[in-house]
This record gives sequence, C-alpha cells and structure tokens, in this order.
Amino acid sequence: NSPHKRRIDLLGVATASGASVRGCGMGPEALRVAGLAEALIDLGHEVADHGDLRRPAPAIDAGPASLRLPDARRADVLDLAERASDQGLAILEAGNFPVFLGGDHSIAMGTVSAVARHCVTKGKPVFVLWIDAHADYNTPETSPSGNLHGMPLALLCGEPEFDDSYRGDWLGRIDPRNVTVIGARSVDREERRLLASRGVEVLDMRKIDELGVVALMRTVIERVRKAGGHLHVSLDVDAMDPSIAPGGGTLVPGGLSYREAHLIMEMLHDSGVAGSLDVVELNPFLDHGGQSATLLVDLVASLFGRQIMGEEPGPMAFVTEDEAGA
Ligand code: NNH
Ligand code: MN
Ligand code: MN
Ligand code: MN
Repeated sequence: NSPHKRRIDLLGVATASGASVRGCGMGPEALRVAGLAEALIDLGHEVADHGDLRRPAPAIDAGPASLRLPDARRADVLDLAERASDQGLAILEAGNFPVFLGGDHSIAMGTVSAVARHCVTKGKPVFVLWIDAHADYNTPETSPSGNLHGMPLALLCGEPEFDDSYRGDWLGRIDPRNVTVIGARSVDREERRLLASRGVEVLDMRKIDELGVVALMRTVIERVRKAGGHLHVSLDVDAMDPSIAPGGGTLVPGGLSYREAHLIMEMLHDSGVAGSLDVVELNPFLDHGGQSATLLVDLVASLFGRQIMGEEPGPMAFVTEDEAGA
C-alpha cells in the first residue's frame, strides 16, 4: 500500500569460505536466475546490479573440514568483508537500498559494517533483524565448528575474543541490545550464554509458536521506529522450514512456514523501517530445482511491497519438473 519506490542496488558476495559445506558461493547467480531484479522492477523500483565480489584465486579446499586451510579461508572471509563494507557504504551514501546476495553468512561482517559506518555519521542508531535458524553469535573460542558464518554477530557486537586480524577501518560496531534474532532453533551452549549476557533478543521458534510473528514483529518495529533507527535485515535461507527451503548447507527442522516468513517481510515493508538487506546461505547445489531461490526472491518482493491483493503480480508459482511435464 506504500507507493514508495526505491533505488535498489544488488551486490553479490560469491563465497563459501565461512562455511564448511560448499556451494553457497553460487547463491548470487541463482537469485538472479530466479528473477530477483525483474521482480523488483515489476514492483516499480529502480534496480542496479553491481555484480559479484569474489576472490580471484580461491584456496583449493581439499580434505576433511578440520584440515581445510583455516587461515586461507579466514583471509578470504576478511578480504570480502572489507570490500563488501566499502562498496556497501558507497551504495548507502548514494542514498540507495543495498541488497547483498550471499554467499555464506560471514559476508554480514562486511555488510552490517557498511550500515554501521554509514549510520554513525548520521547519528542514526542501527538495529539488526537476524532471520535465521542459528544465532551466529559464536566467537573463535566458543565456536564448535570454527566456521566463520557462525560468528558474524559476535564480531560486529565487539566481542573481545577476535584477534587483530579481524579488525580494520572497514569493521563497524553495533549494540547487541539492538539485535533481534528471529526463527532460532539451533543455538550452541556457550553461544546461548553470550547472547543472554549481552542482551541480544532471541525470538526463537517456541516464542513464534506461542505468540505468533505479528505480536513479535510489532514490538521489533516499534522499537526501531521510536529510536528513529535504521533496520538492517539479514535473511538466512535456513530460517525457513527445510520442507520449503531445502537449499541450505545447515538445515534444521521446525522452521518458519511460508506464510510466517512472508508476514515478517510484509510487516517490514509496511513499517518502512528497513534500509538494507542480506539474502544469504542459499546453496544452489543442494536446492531442489530452484525452489529455495524462488522462495527467497518472493520474500524479497514482499519486503519491497508485493501484496496478495496489490496491483503488482503475485508470487511466482513453483512448478516441479513433474508438473512441468519435463
Ligand atoms: N552455530 C553453528 C556454528 O557456529 C552453526 C552456524 N551455521 C549457520 N548459521 N548456518 O546460520 O558453527
Ligand atoms: Mn546464519
Ligand atoms: Mn543459519
Ligand atoms: Mn579500507
């Protein structure tokens, strides 16, 4: 119902270096093939695609996860985070809405940094809505896996257990009390303790079951609105139930339903508080014929104003190969 048209800038960060399952480096291209830019243009927005950030010569990643060149992978993650932060900052300074296409969730070290650097000059508080099966608040000390995609929020919130190699002028800082994780159902033991002690709000699946996304989202949105803040939305494909979003490397049962996920995005649209977005962890190698990529494109469309009874076209029907009569 908002006629608000925006200039939306897509930036891919094509990497899986923060994850142990490979394949989400192909995420940005799958989102393009699923029609992301076209869906946004259909809604009347202006779209620019900046292509993908990637490492020119990725480390060859042989052997079991435990032997997989952790230093090389960390260097990949931090190089891409720095570049995503610098390029994201330029997009925000131009007054545009950045949509970052992952890539694994470690790219948020850079994307959220861009938002924090931009907003600090405007005196605008940054809020983060982390839509994810996981809380991604591990540190190198607490992480059971060593994978950097499980750590971006902890780094961004200034947890001290990251050494100086993680820091640079590109890294932004957010207040853990302005972070809401929604959809969580897999949180590690030490991670849970950290989240509680720092005051991160975790709206886990049980809270969603009991109270519903509408009541929960209203309070999140109200808090941002009252503070005159910028909301960064970070959407991990594994937030959704694996039955509707199989294209992720770390699936957990009991996730957001199709309508719960859309309702979150629709409410965010109506609120007008969102100013930047990540779409991460899509693994086209594990997806079923584009089902998860299509779902993510439809969710982004809901965030940018697509409505069931709106004038613009509705969600794309996902057609299986059988139905298509292939
Ligand atoms: N918490 C686990 C870890 O730190 C899993 C993180 N994996 C994710 N996060 N996909 O969204 O390794
Ligand atoms: Mn995540
Ligand atoms: Mn996750
Ligand atoms: Mn720099």
